[in-house]
Amino acid sequence: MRFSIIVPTYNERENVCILADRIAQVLADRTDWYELWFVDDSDDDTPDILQALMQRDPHVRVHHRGHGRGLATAVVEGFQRAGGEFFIVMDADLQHPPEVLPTVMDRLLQGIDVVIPSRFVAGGSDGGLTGTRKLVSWIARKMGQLALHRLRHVSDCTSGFFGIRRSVVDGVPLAPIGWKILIEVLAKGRYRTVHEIPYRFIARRAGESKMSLREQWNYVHHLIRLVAQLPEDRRFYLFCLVGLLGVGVNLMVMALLLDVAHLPVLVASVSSSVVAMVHNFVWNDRVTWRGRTVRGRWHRWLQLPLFMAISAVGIAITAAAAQAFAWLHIPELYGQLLGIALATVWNFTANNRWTWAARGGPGDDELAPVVSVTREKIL
Ligand SMILES: Nc1nc2c(ncn2[C@@H]2O[C@H](COP(=O)(O)OP(=O)(O)OP(=O)(O)O)[C@@H](O)[C@H]2O)c(=O)[nH]1
Ligand SMILES: [Mg+2]
Repeated sequence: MRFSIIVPTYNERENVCILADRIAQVLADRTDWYELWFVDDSDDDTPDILQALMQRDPHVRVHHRGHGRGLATAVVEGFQRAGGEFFIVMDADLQHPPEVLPTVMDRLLQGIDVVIPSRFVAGGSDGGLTGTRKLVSWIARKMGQLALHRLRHVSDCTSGFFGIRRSVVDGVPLAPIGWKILIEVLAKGRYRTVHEIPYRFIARRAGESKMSLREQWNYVHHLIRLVAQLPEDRRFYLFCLVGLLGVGVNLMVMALLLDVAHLPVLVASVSSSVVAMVHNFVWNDRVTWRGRTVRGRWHRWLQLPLFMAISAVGIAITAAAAQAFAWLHIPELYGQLLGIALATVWNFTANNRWTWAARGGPGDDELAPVVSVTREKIL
């Protein structure tokens, strides 16, 4: 079996037969290629309908989970049961048009690891959603892209419609919470190439939406957990935390040097900044980049000077932003704030690349970087 199409279902009695029939039509010339797995948590009569469907359609397989609920864990159970070389995940409610399946299959066969039909590339549309849902979905995508760097270049990273080569998730400990299985796959999977195909999302025709406020909270919880689990993303937040701690140390030392040692302001200020820098260096070395094997022994000696030089550039970036705002007659404090944000990103990126450079180049102790995200050309 080449393709396993996995469909999570919860009370979709009106949709499952139509979906199976439309898939059969679309894949009429590839009928030996696929199996259609329904992983069902329904508490209405969907299981009976699925049993009947299985009798008449030889592609259909059903797993009814008597316990619990959860879209994403249902898909993970699908991955474990399905026999295909490739997995394609889609919703039961016909919002994901089966007509896109042949292109998804072709791209997977051409060697792409992850294929995502997207509403947000040229030629696609999310026409099936109301204004509020569009906004919520936009915020969710942006939050994901901000929190997890592997999602950054994927336009529809919260999609419920995607295809993967089996090896992307084989042996990967997936533990999603709630709804968005794709963020789990993108964050933890083993892949090098992602390809997006435009499609038109369609309004739900029958049955009820299972989207709820609780699912939105689950999404935030899921994102936080992924950040905590993934060294590449966790590092950035730890780095910011160390920076904040450093500000506290800086102010405390400054107060001591002024009030107890009675040093001149300039000497006290520079000294407390240097103490804060060393403090930050030690914490970053022990916590933020813990476990990373850096290049050779000589490199170890260069780390502190490198860290200080990078921080100095950061200070220059901040000053430049404040000065630019002053010239533009915008309050300098806003410029300073923007400068601090830019300098934080610079400091982190530069330290990650040079100060704590991994032995085989950046990121050798982590997941392989995504090599490319491509998009379908529309003729
Ligand atoms: N197995 C399983 N499937 C679920 C669960 N919750 C939702 N699903 C299925 O997941 C798919 C997506 O759910 P929808 O309610 O359509 O969610 P949505 O597409 O974000 O929301 P709408 O746009 O309002 O349809 C559908 O096929 C549901 O039947 C669940 O707890 N378990
Ligand atoms: Mg839906």
